[in-house]
Amino acid sequence: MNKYLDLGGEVAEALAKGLPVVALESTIISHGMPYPQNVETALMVEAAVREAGAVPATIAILGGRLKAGLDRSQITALGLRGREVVKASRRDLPRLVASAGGPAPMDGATTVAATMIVAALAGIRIFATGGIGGVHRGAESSFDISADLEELAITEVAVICAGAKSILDLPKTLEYLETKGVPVIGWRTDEFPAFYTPHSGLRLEEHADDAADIARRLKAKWGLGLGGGAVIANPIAEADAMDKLVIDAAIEDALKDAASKGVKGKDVTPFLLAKVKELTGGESLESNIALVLGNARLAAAIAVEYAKLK
Ligand code: PSU
Ligand code: MN
Repeated sequence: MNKYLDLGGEVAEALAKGLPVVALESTIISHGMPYPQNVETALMVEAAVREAGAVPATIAILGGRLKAGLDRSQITALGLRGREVVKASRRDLPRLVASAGGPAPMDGATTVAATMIVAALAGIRIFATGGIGGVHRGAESSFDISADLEELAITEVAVICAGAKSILDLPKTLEYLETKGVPVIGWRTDEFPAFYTPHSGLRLEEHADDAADIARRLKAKWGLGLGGGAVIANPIAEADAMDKLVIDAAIEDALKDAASKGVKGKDVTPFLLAKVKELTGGESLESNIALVLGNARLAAAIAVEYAKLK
C-alpha cells in the first residue's frame, strides 16, 4: 500500500477479498454539478454501484491524504464547498499530498486523471464517471488538451463514460486516443457518444455487447503488458438525451462567453459546464445525472466480470 493512501473500510475489505470495486471521481462533485444535486448524485451513484454488486470507492484528497472510499459526510462536505476545493489533476497531487506534513493540510477533488492515479495505487481497475476531458476546440492555438488523455495513455484503469461533451473537439480527441494506443469501446454502439446525446457521427472501430467481453479485453490489454487505460463509451439513453439543437446552441454560447472572458487553463472546463447548465435551465443537469447513473451500473457489471477472471 502506498504510504500516502488511505482506503475506506469497505473498500479495503473488498480489495483484500478480490471483490469487485468501482472507483468514482470527485471533481464531478465539486466542479461538475451544483449543490445539492452534486451530493445527491454522488450518493445515488454509490447506491447504483452497490445494487449492481460492486463496492463504490469515491476518490478525493482530504487533509493531504489520498482517499479511496469516502463516507457520506465527506462527500457532502466536498459538495457543499464546491469550486472552493482544489481541482486536482496529476500535477496537483504532489503539493496536496505534501501539505499533510505542513501547517495547512489541503483538500482536493480529483479529476479523471488524478482519480485514475489513485485508483491504480489502490489496485482498482474500473472507474465510472460522466465524461472525460479531451482536446479542446481551438487546441491548435490554445494547446488546451486535458491531462485525462495523457493519463489514459499510461495508467492501467478503464474509464466508463458517456463519451465526451462537444465543448471539446471530438474528432481530435479520438485521434489523440488512437495515437496513444487507448482502446475506445462503444457499449452496444458503433458511434462515439457525445455525452448529452448518443450521437456524434464519429465511428468507433470497437464495440462490445456484454460486460464479460469487455472484462476479457481489459485482461488481455494488461496481460500483454501494454499498460495504459481504456475508454468504455456508454451512450446516454434516448429517453434521457437532450435535443441536439438545444445543446449545440448552449455549447456555442458558452464557448463564446469563455473566449470573451479570457477563461484559461484548468478553469475552462468548469466554466463551460456551469454555463451550459445555466443556458439550458437545468435540463442538461438532468441528462448528466441520468447518464452518470447508467455508467455506474455498467462499470459495476464490468467490475463483477473482471473479478471473476482473477
Ligand atoms: N467533463 C464533464 N464533467 C466533468 C469533467 C469533465 O462532462 O465533471 C471534469 C472531470 O473531472 C475531468 C475534468 O477529468 O473535468 C477535465 O478537466 P480539464 O479539461 O481541465 O482537464
Ligand atoms: Mn485544459
